[in-house]
Amino acid sequence: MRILISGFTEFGDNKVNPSRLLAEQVNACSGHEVDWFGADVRGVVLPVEFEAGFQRLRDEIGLFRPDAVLSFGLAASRQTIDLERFALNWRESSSMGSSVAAGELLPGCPLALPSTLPIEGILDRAKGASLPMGISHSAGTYVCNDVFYRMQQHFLRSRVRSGFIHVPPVSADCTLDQLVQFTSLAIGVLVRGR
Ligand code: PCA
Repeated sequence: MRILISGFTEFGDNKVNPSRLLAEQVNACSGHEVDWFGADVRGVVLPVEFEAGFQRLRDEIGLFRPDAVLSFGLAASRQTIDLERFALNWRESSSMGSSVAAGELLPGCPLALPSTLPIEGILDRAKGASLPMGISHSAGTYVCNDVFYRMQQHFLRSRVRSGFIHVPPVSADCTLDQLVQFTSLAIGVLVRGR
């Protein structure tokens, strides 16, 4: 099984983006140091730009042909690793320095698309490992949601499972090691089917 992990570059006042650190860490560690359950795992770092972020991911999807994509981004105000349930077909001009017009991402497409990750299974495993976990019903209306929505639309009629996870800033309460551990657990659920 091939699994693609995406993170984002730094943006705005966020000088460190843990999702980038995670994607880079994934490329640096082999299946010997971290249990990838036999999966071939690759990380990619995306630019924080509407459309261009997903274009980079789509290029990587075309090259790597993953069976599942776990896309990560930073949510600076959150304290838990949040599995996002829905991507919204909407973007808003944001306070983060971009000035796009508010509107639909893909006109004529559904208002929302669900994550196709086994959210409950992943949540159970991660809580069992005492990771700080949550479920979120909105990935916002900025670039994370843009990538999430376009990805779900891209895989709509395929068997590839995909979804988005927002992570808090790296701190003593949520370390990079814990993000790697979460990724390993989630991959375990995808590989074993439970
Ligand atoms: N977080 C932003 C975009 C990039 C990132 O890591 C977001 O939540 O939209």
